[in-house]
Amino acid sequence: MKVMRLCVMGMGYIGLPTASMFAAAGLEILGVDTKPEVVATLQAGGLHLEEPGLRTLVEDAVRSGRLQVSLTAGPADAFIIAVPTPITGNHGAEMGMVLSACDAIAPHLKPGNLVVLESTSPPGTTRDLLAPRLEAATGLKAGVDFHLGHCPERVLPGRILVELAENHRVVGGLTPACAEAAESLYRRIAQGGIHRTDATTAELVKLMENTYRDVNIALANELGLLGERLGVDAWEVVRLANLHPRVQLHQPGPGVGGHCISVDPWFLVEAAPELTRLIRTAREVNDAQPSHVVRQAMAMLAGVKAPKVALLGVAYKGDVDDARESPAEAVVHGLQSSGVAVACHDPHVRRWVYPLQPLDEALTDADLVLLVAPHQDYLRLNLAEVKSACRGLRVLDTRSFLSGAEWGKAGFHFCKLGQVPKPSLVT
Ligand code: SAJ
Repeated sequence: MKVMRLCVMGMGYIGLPTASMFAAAGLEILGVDTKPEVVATLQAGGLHLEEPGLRTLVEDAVRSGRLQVSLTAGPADAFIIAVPTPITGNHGAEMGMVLSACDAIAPHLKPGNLVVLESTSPPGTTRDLLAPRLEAATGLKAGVDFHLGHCPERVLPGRILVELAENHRVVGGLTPACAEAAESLYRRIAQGGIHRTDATTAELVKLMENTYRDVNIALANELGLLGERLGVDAWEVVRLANLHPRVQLHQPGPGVGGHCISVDPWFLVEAAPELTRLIRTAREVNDAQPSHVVRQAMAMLAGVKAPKVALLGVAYKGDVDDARESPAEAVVHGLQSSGVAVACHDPHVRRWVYPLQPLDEALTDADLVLLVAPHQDYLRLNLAEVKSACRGLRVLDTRSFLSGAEWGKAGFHFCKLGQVPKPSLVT
């Protein structure tokens, strides 16, 4: 099928770059978002999120007139749903936004159209939730009157534009003809391979990719704990073990954040709790990391009266502006509950649940510098200035990111997660 007009539901980290790439490929795009401020920003030629290369791409798309942004959906040849699928407090999938997007598309759906779900979703969503919902609203039959499929987004924040173009794409159709239709759409922007399968397989592919990573990160976090117990540097173990041709240990850290890896494994646990013991345990191990960071920080602050921590980097990982599900939140909460004053800084995140401060203010009178998100900016700190701002000279690096040698030379007591904590000689 030849798609000329495409409607993309959700102008977030995936929807906006996807819409802009299709616009650059010559399609007419209607980008839809339910947040008036997002729509207003984009209509005014602005951008509400940070991602390398995105500004130019969006500006070009808007200027060319091929990307129009609106609060409401409209007629199109194809519809892409790229809205969030978070988890509820009970670790269940929250599908409300996907269903609302479906309902918004339904009045415009015509025979021959294509609907693609990109949002990461529990297995069976496309077939058992979307198809009946769209059929009931339109009287059309999915897989007969219109095409329906799942094409999971699999791009890495920070590398979204490159990976959108280059990654392999899995297109899962309700029927083989649906998969073919979806393939012909993605062919317009994808340079990598496009692999056709059924919709539920595509859903499981995406969930297992992120679960694979979560389980491996949990393994690395257990290694970190073992390293601390045994007096061994876990990072050195990772480096040396990874010289083996069939081993790829992940990195210990303060916990797993983001809206993907810390969420998606729960969709599998919810689908079959009795079959997913390892997946659940990995989630629990990773969710326990922020408390461990708090314990380490408290050990370094032992004896300090009314301690203050300067927490650097609240984003869920380095060099992104996204702080969703960031482990930093639980770290701040844990430290504050232990009576520690916490001042947070992040060069990329604009707004967060806790107040953010300029770097010099965050560091003023701090007793411990705690690195949580490994932003490149923190490699360029002037250590003499940091030293004169701080009250106590302690650093806890949860990512093995900073140079222990440099910070040590500057007079700081430097400690890494996954390394046996040495008692602080600095007061
Ligand atoms: N992390 C560790 N140790 C590691 C690797 C990561 O602690 O060894 C932490 C990170 O700091 C971060 C979290 O895990 O808090 C997740 O970061 P990530 O870079 O591994 O992944 P995301 O969430 O940014 O993106 C993932 C990607 N999935 C895979 O790599 C399998 C991406 O391709 C997906 O598109 C994305 O999830 C998504 O949207 O599902």
